[in-house]
Amino acid sequence: MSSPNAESTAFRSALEVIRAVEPRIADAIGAELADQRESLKLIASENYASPATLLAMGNWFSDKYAEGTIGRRFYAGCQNVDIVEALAAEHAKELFGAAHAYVQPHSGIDANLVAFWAILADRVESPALRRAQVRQVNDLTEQDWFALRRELGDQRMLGMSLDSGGHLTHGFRPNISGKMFDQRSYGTDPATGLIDYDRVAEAAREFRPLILVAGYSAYPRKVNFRIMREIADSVGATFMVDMAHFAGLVAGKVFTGDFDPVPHAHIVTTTTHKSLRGPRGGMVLCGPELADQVDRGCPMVLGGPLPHVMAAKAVALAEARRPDFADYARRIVDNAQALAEGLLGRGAKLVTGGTDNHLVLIDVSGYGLTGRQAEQALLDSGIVTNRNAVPQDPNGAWYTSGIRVGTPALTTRGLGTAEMDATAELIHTVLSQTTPGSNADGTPSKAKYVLDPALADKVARQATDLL
Ligand code: DSN
Repeated sequence: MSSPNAESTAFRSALEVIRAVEPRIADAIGAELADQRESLKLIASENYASPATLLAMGNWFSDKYAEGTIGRRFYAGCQNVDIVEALAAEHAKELFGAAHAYVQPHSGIDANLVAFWAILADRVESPALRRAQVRQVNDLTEQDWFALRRELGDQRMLGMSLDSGGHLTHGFRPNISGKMFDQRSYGTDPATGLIDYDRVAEAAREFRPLILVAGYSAYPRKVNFRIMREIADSVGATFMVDMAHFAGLVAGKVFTGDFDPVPHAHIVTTTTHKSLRGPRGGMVLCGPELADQVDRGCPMVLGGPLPHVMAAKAVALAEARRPDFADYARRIVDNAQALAEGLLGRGAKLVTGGTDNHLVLIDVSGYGLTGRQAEQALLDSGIVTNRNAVPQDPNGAWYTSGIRVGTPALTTRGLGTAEMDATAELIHTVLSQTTPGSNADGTPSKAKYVLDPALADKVARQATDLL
């Protein structure tokens, strides 16, 4: 392992090189480092990648075109990219026990798009889709597109509803998946906040989806993927899991057996930068039957691969294969549970009453606030979170009634359960001292809030002291 001094010298040197060309960018990078180091980073989807992972991205691979995949490129001279892509895929397969890994997707949305097109190509007979796969999508004529639409029809997707914690790429309107698929959602039990598998099975029987999607960005519990696979099989659906949020918990063997998606799903997608602690990017895992279609991701739906990011994925995946990553993953969950207990003990209302993963969803209506007001008040106090809808949220997806907090980043910083209790105290102090504000005409505002700036400053100092 490199020494902290070597790492600091490498980053300082890089900043000086950048400063000589555009000092404002060097300043912005420095300011971002300070922001991330001095506040409590509790956004459940963020983390701190290692210096080795970050450094693997700043190099000459950024200059190389490599459309296609290993050994089947549209460009010459890809021998080094082939090494990088093969190594990243090998680490991913070993880490997750997957038969096949495709490490090119640039993001989680891209990984899901690759998976959707692979499933469509596998399941739906479409000569137009075959044509699209052997030519650049940009070369398709308008007639090809009409044929594609006609042949693919309105295929059906069943996924978790957004306000229950599902993700917008699982068939919702703001994302292309909402246009590609006729979508229906399963929610959670209003009394417990938990997935009701009988209701999912009922929805699947009624709707007969081509794809059943499991995975979430704001559900604080484990999902039983064995049961979900049985439901998918009972209606002939392809079972897809988007494990972006909890990939680190799968890699670290916290989620095993029925809760490990890889042995149960036909196809698994993920990002690499959340609990997995890699570079910003995505990845697809699948069995041999979908591998060929998945490997057509670029140029079917992806732009040219980012070989420098694939290099960083290989480094991060190698790190996740070390024994200490399992300890890290365990501590993420211990910390989330300590944070949940600390909040509950101080009277906060939590969706599902707790957590068994890396995130906690606070229903801030218990403090008389919207999510937007709570998010900003916490930010003023050096606590970075994001607002999030709660099930059947009366404030909708913009203002919301929830605050989502997660522990992967603070666990990377070395904080433990005692600091999580102290963090719960800071969050509770801010939320209980914040009151809703009014608009200029005196009507209640869902965005404005009142918080004593001296209290916010005091909490921000206490937050920094925890780090
Ligand atoms: N934006 C990610 C999150 O915050 O959960 C999911 O895409």
